[in-house]
Amino acid sequence: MDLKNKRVLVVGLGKSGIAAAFFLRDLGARVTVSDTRSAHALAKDIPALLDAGIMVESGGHGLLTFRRQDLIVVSPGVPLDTPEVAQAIAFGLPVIGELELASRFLQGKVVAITGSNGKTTTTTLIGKIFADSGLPTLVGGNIGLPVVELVEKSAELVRTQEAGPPAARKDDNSSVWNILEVSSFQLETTVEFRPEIALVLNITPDHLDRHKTFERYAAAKAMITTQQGPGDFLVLNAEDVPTQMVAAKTRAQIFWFSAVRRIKQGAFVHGESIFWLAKEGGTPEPVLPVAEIPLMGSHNVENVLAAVCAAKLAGIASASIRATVAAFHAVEHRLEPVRALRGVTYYNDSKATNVDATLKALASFAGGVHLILGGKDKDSDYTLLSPLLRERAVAVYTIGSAAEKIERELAGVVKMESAETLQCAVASAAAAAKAGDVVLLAPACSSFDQFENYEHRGRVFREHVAALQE
Ligand code: UMA
Repeated sequence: MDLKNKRVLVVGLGKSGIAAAFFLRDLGARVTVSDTRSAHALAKDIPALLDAGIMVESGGHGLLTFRRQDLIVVSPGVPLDTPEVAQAIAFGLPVIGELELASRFLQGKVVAITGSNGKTTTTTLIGKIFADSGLPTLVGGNIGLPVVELVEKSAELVRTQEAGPPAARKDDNSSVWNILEVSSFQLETTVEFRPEIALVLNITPDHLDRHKTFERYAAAKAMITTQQGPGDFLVLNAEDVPTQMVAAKTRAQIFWFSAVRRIKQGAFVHGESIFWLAKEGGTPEPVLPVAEIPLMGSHNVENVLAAVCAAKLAGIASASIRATVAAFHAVEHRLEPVRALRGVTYYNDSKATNVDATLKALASFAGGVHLILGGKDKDSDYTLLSPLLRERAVAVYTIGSAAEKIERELAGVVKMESAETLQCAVASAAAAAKAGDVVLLAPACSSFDQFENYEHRGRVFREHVAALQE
């Protein structure tokens, strides 16, 4: 892809857009960036962009700006039905995302992980397993590091590999691995993206405000395998029906994982242990006892099973996988234990940004849960929480713009308090909780109504919990 002197427009000036703009400039492209936010809101980024010779359009997208381009690179958070983007597509202009752009330049092999929940934990765990086994490994994508930022590092790693002693070299670039968390937003704008190993952990309703229907959301996720061929691997959750449907859309070799039964080919739990079965009819190889997984919740057993598949497909020894899993700790903002105070334990699961993630968090506790719910709604159905709330929760504290809808949909299910802010929710839950109870932030919503992002929300939760008096 030669972009020298090509006119390229980057839409959206968040993490992705800024990284893409500088990357394109370094490739010799004539770059313009466009963002709906005002120049004032973008003030900290504009000077560096202008200094680099990148043109900036702020305060809205101009139709003409979109017309005069050879390529348009959209940020993941920019919907494709944004009028200016839709019109560019209608005019036949190539529109891709940052993941697609980066993947055309990335060196080495790719493991791509998608799913509605568990992506970040699984991506982090796979990254650690690969790195601990001695493979040169990079981790990025939706996890928070734009993939274009891995391009130069991947090239460097490949050069280092090639300069090493022949005995240490694998075939071509095969020993450099890029472990990428990929979202439906990123996959939707891919064209040639072809991971050597693709994983779909689960598909449950999320982002319906953007994708409109569950079918369209699932179809975007399935794009992870569109370009895969018979030499590639697709890892799927055997217990998740929408994920199973992805099997019909692939030309790759399929491996399954299951926490409840033996499967034909892949990773599964039998008795007390996780086994790997490399091929149908083969002998399962024990990898690790389930009891050695230090993460809470049965969903994390599935995440480990998925990671075992990726690692075994890359040829990593079971002993090495076992050692890394046993030493792995909860990722920040994912069922992260924050504090124990007067017998009450506080958990930060700010990353539970959809209903299914909140169900998984609730299911991780036997009972006594004071749950903080709310934020920005994504056309979610909160009634799905009712059975588990009745079983495990003492009370719900609502916050943010989705509060009214949540209170309406869950009326009569469990004691409910309208807390409005996270600070009030923490104070009310702390006042009501008795020894042995749990205060859990697992809000089932995105954070953008009251916070910059879910990390910010998680940090604020931790601060309020830390401020509670002994
Ligand atoms: N904008 C426009 N026009 C629009 C919409 C937005 O100009 O029509 C502008 C906004 O004003 C803002 C910028 O676009 O300035 C924001 O772009 P963005 O939302 O793509 O945010 P980034 O900072 O680039 O972060 C993105 C991902 N964000 C989303 O998918 C919403 C990050 O995932 C990712 O970590 C980052 O790229 C690096 O790859 C976050 C996320 O919430 C964690 N992901 C969703 C999830 O996990 O559920 C998919």
